[in-house]
Amino acid sequence: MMQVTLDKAQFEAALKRQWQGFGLQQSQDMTSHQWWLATSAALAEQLRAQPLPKAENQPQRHVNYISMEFLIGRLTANNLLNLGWYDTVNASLKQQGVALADILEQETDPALGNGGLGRLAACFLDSMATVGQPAIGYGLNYQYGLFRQSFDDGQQQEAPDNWHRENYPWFSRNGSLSVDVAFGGSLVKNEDGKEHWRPAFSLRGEACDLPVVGYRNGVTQPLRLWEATDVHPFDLTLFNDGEFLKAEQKGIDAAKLTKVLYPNDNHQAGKRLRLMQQYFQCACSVADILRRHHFLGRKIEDLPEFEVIQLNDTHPTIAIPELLRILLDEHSLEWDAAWAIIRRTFAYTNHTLMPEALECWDEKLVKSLLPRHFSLIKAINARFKKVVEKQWPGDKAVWEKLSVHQNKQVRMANLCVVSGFAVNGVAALHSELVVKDLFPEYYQLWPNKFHNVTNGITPRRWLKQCNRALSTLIDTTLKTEWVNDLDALKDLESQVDNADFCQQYQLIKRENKIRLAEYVHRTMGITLNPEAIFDVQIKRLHEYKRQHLNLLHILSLYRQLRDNPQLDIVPRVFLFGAKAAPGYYLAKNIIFAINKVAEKINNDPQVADRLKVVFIPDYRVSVAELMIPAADVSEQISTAGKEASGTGNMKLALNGALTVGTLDGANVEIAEQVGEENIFIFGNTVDQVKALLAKGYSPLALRKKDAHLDAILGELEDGTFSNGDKQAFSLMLDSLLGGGDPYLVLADFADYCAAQKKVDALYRNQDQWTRTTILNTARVGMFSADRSIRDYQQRIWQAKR
Ligand code: 26Q
Repeated sequence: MMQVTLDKAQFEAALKRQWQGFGLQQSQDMTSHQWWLATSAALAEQLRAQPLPKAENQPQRHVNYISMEFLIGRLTANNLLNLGWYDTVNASLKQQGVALADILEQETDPALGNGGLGRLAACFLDSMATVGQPAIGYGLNYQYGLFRQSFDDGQQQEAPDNWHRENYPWFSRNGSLSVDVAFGGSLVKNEDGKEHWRPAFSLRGEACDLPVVGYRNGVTQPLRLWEATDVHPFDLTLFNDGEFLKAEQKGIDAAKLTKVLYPNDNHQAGKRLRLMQQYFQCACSVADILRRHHFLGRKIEDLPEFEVIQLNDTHPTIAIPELLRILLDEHSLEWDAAWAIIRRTFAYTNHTLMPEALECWDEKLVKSLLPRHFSLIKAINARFKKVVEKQWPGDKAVWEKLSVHQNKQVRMANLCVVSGFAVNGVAALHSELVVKDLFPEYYQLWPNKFHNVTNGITPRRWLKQCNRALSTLIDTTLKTEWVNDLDALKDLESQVDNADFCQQYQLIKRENKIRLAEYVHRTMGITLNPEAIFDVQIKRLHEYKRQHLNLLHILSLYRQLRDNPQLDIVPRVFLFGAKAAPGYYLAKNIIFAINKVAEKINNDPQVADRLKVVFIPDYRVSVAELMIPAADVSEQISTAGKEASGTGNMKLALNGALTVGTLDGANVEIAEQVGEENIFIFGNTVDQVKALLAKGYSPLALRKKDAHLDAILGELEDGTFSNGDKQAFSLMLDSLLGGGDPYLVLADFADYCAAQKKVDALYRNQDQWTRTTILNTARVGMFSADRSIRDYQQRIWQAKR
């Protein structure tokens, strides 16, 4: 596919229409923010004017990627890069005295996701457009994305994230795609004895499209985000009675539905509004898929030949009974015909094994909101019971485990496995555990349903865009287009013997560290030493991710420094970025502890410049783009078996950070790729974790045996870091000690410190360190999301069924 070119004169004319639209006399009267708005809107207009290939004409199955979250990050810079329009726009703005790089900073991140799962969806859209996989992303257009975070005396504060979706220049709103979604009401029997749903009310979904631009291949595909607008039809009786405001009131309530993203990560909320969001999204998306299918003149029976619906975790599971309902009730298909379609259409990606994150819905809630869907779920379950009965006659325990509807709950993961043709985990280890620990009986029933597709990241945003200096060095070294063929980075391996290359690579890392240090100084007033090791842990705050293990190591170093002021350690800056779900008090307590420790260490003259602890507030995609290229060390220290994959681990390794990690998630595959001599692996393995917990593990006994650990914990208990407040960190400490330390923080502490000592030793040998980081960049090409998408194509979407 050809790359599309931007006509500079046309762009400038479009730009002019924008500032004229602002009511200005000349471009120079625009504020920086208006420059961003005008430039983006002009580009969006030019993009829409491009002749684009019709994705529908392609032979492959079309992918419908349904996700409650798309954490897309800033779009303008990314679209400029993928379109290849950056230089033209840069030159044009320069002539007008404006720096493009500066105005790109004006964009507020669209934060329509929590973390890994949402960012993965965004990376996959980029890769599908780039490798030419026809696809559409379906999600919700939240008015408020993930909350903004600030710290008040070290405590997390949350504020609403109004990103002004109504003025976001990349949206195209297409009124003709609106969908009405019904809720509530009851089931009535028709004269033919069939069940019929009579809903109580309906809401209208409006389609807001964002362009997903492939990398220089002329492909643009939509990310279609649904926004709830008004109740439809309007309450005409109220309207006619002249009670206009009351009639309007319902419209205002409807808009609540897509007001806010639920800020939970790896935890289910069980709230009515959340289920309404899920159904609203699924009903709009399924209606849109069928609209396109019919528009192309295709028969309903052929749906699975042309369309696949990929469910990003269980959040959009309700799409399954929704499609079944339409096939039965609106197309009047018989059950077997309808079920044959369902069974070949849906594929489900699992992102967690943790029981508290597996979605279950209260049957009362499902029944009151979606009576027909509830009835269909029971019908699916009744038929599935026969399958189980055949395989395990009379085995009640197995049935209770596999049932979709049990203990007055609807289990979404079970519904996905029973109804779909494919289930995949997101890293090799995780997929193995899905089959062995989570769904062993399902695996016995349908071994061919289960797959692994290891996650990936888009190298466009996560190297080319966020680390331009390194990308340019790679360009000039390899002289090939590597960004859509990331395995080509392998050829960098030989450069470890090229002193000039090594020096440039080192220099770039240093400049990226200075750039981050400037940001930290500007926003937090803390001065960082770029000679220090930049040690980075960026991810949601969760016990299993063990930010508190990192904290214990910091406390260990601090204590050693005070015991022995002459101690020779390489100076280190510990950088954190993390949001805690607002109701997750233990996670918030860990943030507080890190901030309090930071305050003390950063102001201790004895430590001088040797230790710094910085918790950067409001971690988000644009901050990640700044931190990742500046990292020397990547902290991937989850309890083995808990992190399904991780994707920050891939981004950091690609940008030349060395991983300190457990054998968890994709760390296992990163270690395989880079070689165990180029990564710092520590800690209990999955099997050891299981064995420890089974035989009964005692953190208190461990503490007793280790005087150093005891002293560190003692300082957290005695108010040293909290102005004498002995209870300040009790949520965290109670979990670690009396609470039995379920994530084995203390059990892995000693080995973690040993791994960190090796980091310190290697960093002293700068030549060896640089060689190792180059080998990391060179060897992680397989973590391109382009490879993940090809795996999905081969194993799931295009596989013979
Ligand atoms: C569920 C119900 C109600 C409200 C919210 C939620 C909810 C929201 C988000 C549950 C889970 C999430 C997000 C999960 C997530 O991000 N998982 C991560 O997915 C990544 C991509 O596969 C993996 O790399 C990470 O290991 C995994 O933790």
